[in-house]
Amino acid sequence: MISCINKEKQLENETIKNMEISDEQMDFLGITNKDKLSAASKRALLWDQNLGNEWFFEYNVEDLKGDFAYEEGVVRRDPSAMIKENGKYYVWYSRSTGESEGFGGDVEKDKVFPWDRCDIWYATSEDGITWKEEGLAVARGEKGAYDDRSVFTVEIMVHEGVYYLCYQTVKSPYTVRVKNQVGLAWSNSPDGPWTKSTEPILSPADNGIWKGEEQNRFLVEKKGDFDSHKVHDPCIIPFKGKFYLYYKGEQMGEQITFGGRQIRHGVAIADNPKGPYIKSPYNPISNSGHEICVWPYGGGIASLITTDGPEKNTVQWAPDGINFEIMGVVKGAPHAIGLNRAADNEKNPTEVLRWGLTHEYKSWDYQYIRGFKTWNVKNHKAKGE
Ligand code: AAL
Repeated sequence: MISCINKEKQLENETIKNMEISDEQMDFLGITNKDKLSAASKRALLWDQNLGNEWFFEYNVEDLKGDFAYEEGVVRRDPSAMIKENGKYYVWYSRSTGESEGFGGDVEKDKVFPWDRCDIWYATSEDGITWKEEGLAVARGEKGAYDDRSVFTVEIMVHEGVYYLCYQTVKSPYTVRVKNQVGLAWSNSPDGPWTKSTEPILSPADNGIWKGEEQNRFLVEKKGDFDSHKVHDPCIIPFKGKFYLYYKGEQMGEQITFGGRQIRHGVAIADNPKGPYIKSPYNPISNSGHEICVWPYGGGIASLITTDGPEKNTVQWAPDGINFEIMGVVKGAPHAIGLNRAADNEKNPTEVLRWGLTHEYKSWDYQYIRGFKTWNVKNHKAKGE
């Protein structure tokens, strides 16, 4: 590991040695002596000097009203993006009731996580603040189906008048080593009824090998691809005439590194909204992140990377939807964001983040949906300055 870092440093040193360092650069970065560069100053010189602050934002979170006010005993979490139809915003989300036992209880009978034993419900709002829960959209499958245990963490995509919901699915029993899949449902109206795909549209890679029989996800003979254990947080974006299904992968034998949990994102591409979705050979396309939060911008795809990995709390952009570069580094960001798909994305790189939905943990058992706002920051001023 250390030898790997040394190699990278050598390369960095070579690049810096051959670099013309201008007085302007020295002044901007506040560097005293270009013959005595600290490791940090060398890294700073390698940053893209043309980056502005349009990708940088700050945020706050606030309570919502109506049926999205916190309700004891009910889990509402992982909101989809919002779409505007019939003069109202629509959102879909995971909904369950009651406490979770973790893996210590009876996994056949109990509820393991707040996102276990969920169905997908939806709500509408005229102003994005006061919400009315409309009811069930997509229910768990019959016993024996790939989605018989839980359907959750949903996203919406509209294409040519058809509404598509993609979501996570789990088949019972919900064990530590259980793999999950992604399901799809479609309708001609945001109010349903929804038709579910009989087969999942995405599954974990099958090239990892568990060690032993114990329900322990850290014990492996071989870890396999970044998504050998879980495919999470699916989100389909129509892009360049195709359908890009972005998702988060969890790997068998996941480790903690210097950036925290080993979590990365991938993409699977289809010619039609219903698939087949083929995983990109470039996967993983992020080395960090958690819930997927992606939007079209400037002819490419932007992505907010939060929570896990060395590049957490960055906003990234890829002209081809695959090769992402860091465009902004933020202090923090709302989690599990439900974007406002009605926003004018091109107004500003982070326009789509000006307001939206997020979820918050009231406790380990109960989460509720809240609102967030963001704003661009151009300078840092003291009170009265
Ligand atoms: C979230 C998401 C997925 C996970 C769980 C519910 O943060 O990454 O949806 O399965 O936690």
